[in-house]
Amino acid sequence: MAKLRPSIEHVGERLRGAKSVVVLTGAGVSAESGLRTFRGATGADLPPDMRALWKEFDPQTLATPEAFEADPEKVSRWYDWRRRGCLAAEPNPGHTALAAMQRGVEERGGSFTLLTQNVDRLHHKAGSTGVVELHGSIIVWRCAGCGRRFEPGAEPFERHPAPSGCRHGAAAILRPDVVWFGEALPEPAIRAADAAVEECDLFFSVGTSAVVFPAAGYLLLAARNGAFTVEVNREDTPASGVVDCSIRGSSGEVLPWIVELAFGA
Ligand code: BV8
Repeated sequence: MAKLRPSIEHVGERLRGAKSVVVLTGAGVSAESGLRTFRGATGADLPPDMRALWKEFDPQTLATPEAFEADPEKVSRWYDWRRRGCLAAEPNPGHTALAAMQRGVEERGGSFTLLTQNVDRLHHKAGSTGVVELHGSIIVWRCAGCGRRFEPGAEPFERHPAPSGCRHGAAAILRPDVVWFGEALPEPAIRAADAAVEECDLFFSVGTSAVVFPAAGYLLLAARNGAFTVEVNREDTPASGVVDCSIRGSSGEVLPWIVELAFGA
């Protein structure tokens, strides 16, 4: 039997009536803030400085613990460059709409959890609270020796890798507090995500290519538990065939519309 295609108006109604909402975001949500995605739309419509990162850089030599061990200077330079880009970026209407969505749900006594794969802290800047950072943060760095955390200022590091100042000899260098490929996600983030997804009745997957696990598994879990699932993305992803409603468009346009439909301006 053909699957029904619920309209965006139906999504607005679902949101208004939802008791427990989970939103999973990815790099696409920050694209309209000028931050490059990793995969996905690399199209001719984009300027060269907005090309997907993994089209230009090799994740194996930058985003793994092995890469940092082999060439800490190169990895530190690359992440410091991205860190400063994130610090300079401002939230866009997609981020703002998610903060408004949270207020709308919570004001009606519902629960709202924002799970993000983004490391840029733009959801915090837009006013979202309790954000679950599945892949850590690029704004925070930690000592590779003892794990002590630092929030460096906006200026570039003077040395790469930057010394942490801790007493660990060669290991007293800073690394970004992000989750690299092959590393486990932070335990508290996993616990918070598991609990929220388990009980949610509405799940949004927004601006993510839905290929990086375990984050991509949350949509499948929510669907299996009977939640109504919605995708917002500029293009098709592996999630498109799974969700109850797949909306093609940019998060900066679609999310404010959904929030407006659910809660008014
Ligand atoms: C782990 C670091 C275990 C930070 C990143 C199961 C099956 C297959 C593989 C695996 C599996 N389980 C685990 C794996 C391995 C691996 C994995 O998933 N590999 C995939 C790629 C095959 N996963 C891991 O290694 C994870 N760790 O499993 O550990 C373990 C357990 C115990 C003990 C030890 C180990 C760790 C994964 C974390 C990887 N970290 N980066 C950094 O440098 O920033 S990956 C990178 O991908 C980013 O962090 C990003 O957050 C993440 C996901 O990407 P997206 O956010 O989805 O972004 P993407 O560019 O892909 O897509 C953007 C989308 O937006 C596109 O669809 C585009 O169309 C859309 N878009 C664009 N503009 C807009 C838009 N949509 C709407 N509006 C717009 N305006």
